[in-house]
Amino acid sequence: MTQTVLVTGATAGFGEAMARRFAGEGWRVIATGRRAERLQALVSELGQDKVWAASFDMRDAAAMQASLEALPEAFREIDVLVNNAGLALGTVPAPQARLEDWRTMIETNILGLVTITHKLLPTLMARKGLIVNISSIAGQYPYPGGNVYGATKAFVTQFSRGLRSDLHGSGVRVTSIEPGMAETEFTLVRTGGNQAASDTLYRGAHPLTGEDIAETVYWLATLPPHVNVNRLEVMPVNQSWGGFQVYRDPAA
Ligand code: NDP
Ligand code: 8X3
Repeated sequence: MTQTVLVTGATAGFGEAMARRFAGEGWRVIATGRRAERLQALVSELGQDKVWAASFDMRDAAAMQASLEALPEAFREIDVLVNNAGLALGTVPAPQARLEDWRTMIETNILGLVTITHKLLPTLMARKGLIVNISSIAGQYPYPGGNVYGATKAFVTQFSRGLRSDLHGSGVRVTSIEPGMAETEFTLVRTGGNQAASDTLYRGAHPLTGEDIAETVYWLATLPPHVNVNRLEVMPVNQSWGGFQVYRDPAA
């Protein structure tokens, strides 16, 4: 039987790669994001029987609701929800950060994610489905300038565990993936469109790719139904830990 996956944030990066991966395996894909033209390009590329474009802003609960209600019959029975849409804004320490950026990250990475999850829980429970939440190593390991972004991802990881507890006995599986450095549009967005900064960050690092994470999510979705991966931390080989920073008082 054909299965259906809803991928939030399918206009770029991980989500776009997931749409291709799942559709390539014969799944029906509901692809979401704000950039409708990119979603339409996916429909044209992969076929309208495979991909449904659902364009809305994760921060707009009414638009999200309307879009879900407008799903055609063939795309209504969702087996897998991939909560992937998200962003980081800024790399500066808290005192210099823009409050507006903090609010945008919280509204997208937390509020948007819990809203769509809540709306789709009845369907996912009826289907004994799978929820994959894209968290980050930033939710586990703090770094300067990670402040609210890292905190939103810590929420995603802990919310995933909480869902597991609450959905005990329902047959619904929940996984939190915590990727490390991956070359997508992530840094372009984070730096306000600084392509040079993005290129510099990734140059020579052999970062993860969207396809790497798409492969991981597809693997999760095709595991036997009695297997639940709770948390999965995935990093490029060239990334690891560098120790703590220590401030030394110049007057001492
Ligand atoms: P991209 O910037 O390439 O993709 C982000 C996606 O999220 C886009 O499709 C974008 O769509 C969507 N999105 C962002 N804001 C909104 C919004 N308000 N409403 C609807 N959709 C939105 O980044 P990645 O693919 O790298 O990021 C995907 C996820 O992975 C994010 O949650 C990110 O935090 C996480 N992550 C990324 C890592 C990395 O190093 N790249 C590492 C660890 C985690 P659109 O702009 O069209 O709305
Ligand atoms: C993205 C990974 O380390 O750039 O979530 O914050 S990191």
